[in-house]
Amino acid sequence: MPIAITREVSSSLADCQLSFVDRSPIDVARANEQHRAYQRLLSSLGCTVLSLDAEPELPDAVFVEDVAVVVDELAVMTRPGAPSRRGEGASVAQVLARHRPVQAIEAPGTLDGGDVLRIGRRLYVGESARSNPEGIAQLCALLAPFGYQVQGVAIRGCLHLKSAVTALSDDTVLLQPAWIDREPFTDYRIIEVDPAEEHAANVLRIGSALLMPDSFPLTRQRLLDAGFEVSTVDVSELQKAEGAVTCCSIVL
Ligand code: CIR
Repeated sequence: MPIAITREVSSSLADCQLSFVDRSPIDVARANEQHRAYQRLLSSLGCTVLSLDAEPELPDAVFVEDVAVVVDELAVMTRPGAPSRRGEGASVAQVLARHRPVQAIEAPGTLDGGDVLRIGRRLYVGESARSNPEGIAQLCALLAPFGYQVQGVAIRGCLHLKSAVTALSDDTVLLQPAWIDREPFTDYRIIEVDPAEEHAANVLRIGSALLMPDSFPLTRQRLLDAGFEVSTVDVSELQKAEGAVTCCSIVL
């Protein structure tokens, strides 16, 4: 049974980092309700959901995905590109240490987990404002001994690689062509987001099930038509903080 590490929403979420989304008022109580619905959905998809205490001083701490990259053999604590997020990892590392050996990205490397897409033994890493070449090289050095290939991928106009592309299965990706080239993913079947749904490429895969925000019905229909099982959740308040569904959990 997969374990999903999550963290309660910070009361200071409204002070979150924003890069490509305009700041708008966030209803933190509503964000909490949506986050609980997200946790319940993970449970219903078969995950054991761990919920870490909120970090009131760390606005973005609910987005646990960014602080660690986990493979079967190892957990790599990242060094998030936003300095305001570098205190988020300590409590997550304590949990991960019960499940995996733990290594860490060191300065001057930076890496956000949202930039790391793993498909089998390949890891694609977004060359973003958050993840620098040194961070990507360190991840490669840590994972190569276990047989993983790590490859940088250019992105444009979005926060993270997984804003632009996620895996729906081991052979299919969902991609936003405005933000990433198709070329690195031509070994896979590529489904594009509906052009009317700019942010729809961020989908969380739990086994054969997919979880996505409820705000992208046209893209969801594309996935249903392709034979995928898709559950949806309202994450509108978390989307105002430039988050979506992959960012709120680390699934082991
Ligand atoms: C940030 O800018 O770091 C947060 N406001 C949003 C992080 C979302 N993380 C993710 O999609 N992996």
